[in-house]
Amino acid sequence: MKAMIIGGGGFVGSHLAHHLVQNLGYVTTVTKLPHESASTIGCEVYPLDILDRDAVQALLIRIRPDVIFHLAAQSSVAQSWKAPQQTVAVNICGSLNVLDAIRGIEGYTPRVILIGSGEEYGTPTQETGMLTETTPIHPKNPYAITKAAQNQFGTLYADAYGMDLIMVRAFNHVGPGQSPQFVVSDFCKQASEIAAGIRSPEIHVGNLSAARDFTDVRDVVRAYGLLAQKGRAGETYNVGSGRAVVIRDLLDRIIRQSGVRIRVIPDPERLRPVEVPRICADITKLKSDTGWMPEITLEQTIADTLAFWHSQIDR
Ligand code: A2R
Ligand code: GDD
Repeated sequence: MKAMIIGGGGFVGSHLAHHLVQNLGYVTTVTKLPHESASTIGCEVYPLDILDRDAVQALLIRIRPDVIFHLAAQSSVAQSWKAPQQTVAVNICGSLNVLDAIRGIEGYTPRVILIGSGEEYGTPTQETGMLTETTPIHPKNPYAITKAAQNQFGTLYADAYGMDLIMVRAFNHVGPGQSPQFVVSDFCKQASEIAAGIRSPEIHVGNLSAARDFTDVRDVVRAYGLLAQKGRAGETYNVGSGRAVVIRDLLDRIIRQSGVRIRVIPDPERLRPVEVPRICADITKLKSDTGWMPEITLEQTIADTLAFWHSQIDR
């Protein structure tokens, strides 16, 4: 089986490449932006910007992967408020370039896994509790709007052109190697610097009242692999843990594991214009179609992320 990861230079890309090569034995090609240094042992790596449709098509003709994992994105909600145009360009126009490049190759129908977001749901108009794939969406930030559009284009193209597309709504995925733009990595980095004595014992935080559904990235890439094998074409799947954790609770767990006394400092710069109060996945469909279950606990993820930042500081 030949796999290609588009946008493999980021956080999920390195974990997914490792899983595909080491555990599934796929011959794997990874694309990344020219400035990125992806850790992708055992993969062929090519530079690729998805804003260049012809370049996407030329690489696909050359490699002809059986399965394509499309991860490339402007992936930060916070950044999407600052740069909505760039977020739209990459997440909508770039994704359309990928779909149209595939569609333009005669007789070529690879399986494509399009990675969207639990943020697409936004704030439900009624208290619905768990979010199933059929819950109406009300995206509440520029990033969420772009991922909802990607999902709708994917659903449309599967229907209109018979493409073999699977749409994922990934909820918060976390673990070692993630950018400190994101909350678990950010708090673990600050806590590790405090423990190492290179930062004053103060952790800067944004909104602690929201609740999010966190899954270890190593479980997430296992779900992507299973969806490539067993998912149903044209369908959308939630990938999450099925449990929501309040960010204050998350912070307390990180501080506890770091083993140092830390003062919490609210930072207005870290607040967002709109915050969805609670996002929690119903993962019944994923479990029943693939047999997937999350295996790594949040405590373990926090321990591994703290260890990652300790090792970065030691370097
Ligand atoms: O923005 P950068 O320099 O970190 O590069 C990101 C890359 N990317 C692109 N790749 C090709 N052409 C572009 N025009 C383009 N713009 C950005 O996509 C980064 O290397 C990669 C996305 O990886 P991360 O930002 O680390 O996201 P992560 O956590 O790996 O999430 C994977 C997927 C994304 O679609 C998220 O929106 C979704 O899962 O949650
Ligand atoms: N980043 C960050 N930094 N977030 C904070 C902070 C802080 O100091 N303090 C509180 N938060 C809160 C945010 O306001 C949000 O409610 C929650 O922590 C998670 O924020 P992020 O880790 O930045 O992730 P996100 O939920 O906005 O987006 C992530 O998850 C999506 C899936 O639900 C990203 O990985 C997206 O790419 C992904 O689609």
